[in-house]
Amino acid sequence: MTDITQHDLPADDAAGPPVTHCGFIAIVGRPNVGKSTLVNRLIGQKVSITSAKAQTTRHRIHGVLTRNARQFVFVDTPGFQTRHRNALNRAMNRTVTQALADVDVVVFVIEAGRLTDADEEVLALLPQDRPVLLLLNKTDKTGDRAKLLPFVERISKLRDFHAIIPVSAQRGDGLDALLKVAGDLLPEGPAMFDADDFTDRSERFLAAEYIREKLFRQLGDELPYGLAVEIERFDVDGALRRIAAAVIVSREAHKGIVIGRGGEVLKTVGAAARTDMERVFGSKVFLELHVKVRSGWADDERALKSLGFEP
Ligand SMILES: Nc1nc2c(ncn2[C@@H]2O[C@H](COP(=O)(O)OP(=O)(O)O)[C@@H](O)[C@H]2O)c(=O)[nH]1
Ligand SMILES: [Mg+2]
Repeated sequence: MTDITQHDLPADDAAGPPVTHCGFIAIVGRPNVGKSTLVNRLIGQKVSITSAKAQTTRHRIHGVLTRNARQFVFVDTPGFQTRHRNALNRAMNRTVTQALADVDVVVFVIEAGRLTDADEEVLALLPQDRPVLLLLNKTDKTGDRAKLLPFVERISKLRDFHAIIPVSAQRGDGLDALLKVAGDLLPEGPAMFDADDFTDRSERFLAAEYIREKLFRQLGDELPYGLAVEIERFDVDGALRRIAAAVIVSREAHKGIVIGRGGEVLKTVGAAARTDMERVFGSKVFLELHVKVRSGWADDERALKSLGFEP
């Protein structure tokens, strides 16, 4: 799997012209269409973790891009869950609905050439009074653009989309077109973030997310969905960050899966997460990981709150 850490779009221009237009752009869609990959690619930093599994994104995350007097605040959201109805999924769905309530532009992402029932359920939730850009992602898999035309024809009847833009978030194709169209829809106003900020999330939050991403990628089909990561210590010690984190699982039986034979899984996860942290934080990181059982946390509103889910 390619990691989105470099990109070919111009970087944030801290020394650029003063921001005249600034606004929120929500990225919505069913799980796995590539929303988080898109935000990372636009920002050029890993603000949001990605994997081929549902539930990878659990929170609303802002990714900020400042370019040509415009500040784009992309709002990455969890994929709208239509199946499992525990408290965690309800919390994730609330996050999506709240994110939609006060954005200037909605980017609705689907896979090019493929429209599922789950896509249509998300489409039905989108506000009528906001411009919606339809993004056809993963065009690197569909080949010839001409083949997409009948699909575009059909899908353009579903709603009055402000624009339909084919992209590949993974390759970076079509993103300049997206920025052009979205940039023209941003309201006038001053910047909300410093030009060199790329997210509203703390290093502490990012650290926990990078660990969770590696677990999601490493654990394959035996992944216990009820796992979470809690940062227990985050100390900046000169040019070193000392971080201790607990992987929370909901059942004793899951502990062994996360640790792996001879500690192998946890070791691999820790090493990969540390590499991401060092790149994004620009410092050395010392990371300690252990596993903790907290039964039933994913269906416990109080436990969710302590893990940073919004009420
Ligand atoms: N081939 C291809 N895969 C992509 C593209 N964008 C995302 N993916 C993959 O799709 C999966 C889901 O991506 P993610 O960004 O986590 O989706 P999200 O659930 O919508 O946030 C990951 O395995 C990504 O690598 C793309 O443009 N092309
Ligand atoms: Mg995501």
